[in-house]
Amino acid sequence: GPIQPVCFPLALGAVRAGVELGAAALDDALRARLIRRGFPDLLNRLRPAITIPAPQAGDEPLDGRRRPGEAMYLDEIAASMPPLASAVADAIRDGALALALGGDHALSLGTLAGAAATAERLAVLWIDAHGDINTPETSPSGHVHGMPLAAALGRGPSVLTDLFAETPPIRPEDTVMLGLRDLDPGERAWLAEGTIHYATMAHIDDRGLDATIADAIDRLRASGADAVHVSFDLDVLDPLLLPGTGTRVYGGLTFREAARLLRMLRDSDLPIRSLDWVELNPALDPSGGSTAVAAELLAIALGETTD
Ligand code: DIR
Ligand code: MN
Ligand code: MN
Ligand code: MN
Repeated sequence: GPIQPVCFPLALGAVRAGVELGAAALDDALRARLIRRGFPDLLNRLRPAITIPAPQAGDEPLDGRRRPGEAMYLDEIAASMPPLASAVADAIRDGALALALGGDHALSLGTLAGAAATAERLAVLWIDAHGDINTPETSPSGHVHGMPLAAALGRGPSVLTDLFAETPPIRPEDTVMLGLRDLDPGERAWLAEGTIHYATMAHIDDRGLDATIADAIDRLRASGADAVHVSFDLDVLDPLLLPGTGTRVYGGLTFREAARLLRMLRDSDLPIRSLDWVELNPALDPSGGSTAVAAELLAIALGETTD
């Protein structure tokens, strides 16, 4: 079916300039790649991108220190989400895969709200070095990009959880996380509650990549959810492969591991209706290599195949 890119050039959630450039860079690089490699069918499925305006930093520098318990740019970010949620919901209702191009990971507040609005019961696959289940109280950084999944699961400030007030709730038991290797103390405490299914990089090494992915797919399928949202934070990749992202953590996925994960998801029967591709910061990798890697993996996720 058709693919609807939705660009959302947000940097306030990461509090890091440059990540707002990722959305347009990804859209351009994806199209250029599909033309160059000769995948006209996939290119034909790709609709022109929609860009939803994201709030910008203005005159203040993006590296301000915060007060304890504060979430930086919380109100601006929250207020910007309903139009993004609507664009995602419209694309899904129109039969397209909603492809959100970021921008930082706070945009998942909007994409999850939009996807949840179109589903009876939405399951979530979160692929990230980080958990993104902080609240302002547990967050060491105060950065909202570390909080979107918490809010979608009902924890956090009401200005964020209210974005999900009119959607069926997303349940922790319908949530699967892959690639984790940098969790904050409050996030570890939540995962220790045992309801969210998660695989750290160490778990992937112990159990094996294929088995871990198969477990995740089984879990999502068995949830009974009628739709699955996949959120791909590019920092799940090893920083030696993709340095152009704001919160780099060693020990991430290789290109081939990520490609295999994406092929297994693509070839699964999961009802994936929406996909986030976030946290590319082209300013942190002027060589352009990170943008190229991000676009190559996206093409694989969308169905480019030389199998
Ligand atoms: C960190 C980083 N846990 C925070 N989070 C990131 O700021 O809450 N998520 N980068 O992907
Ligand atoms: Mn993230
Ligand atoms: Mn991350
Ligand atoms: Mn951060």
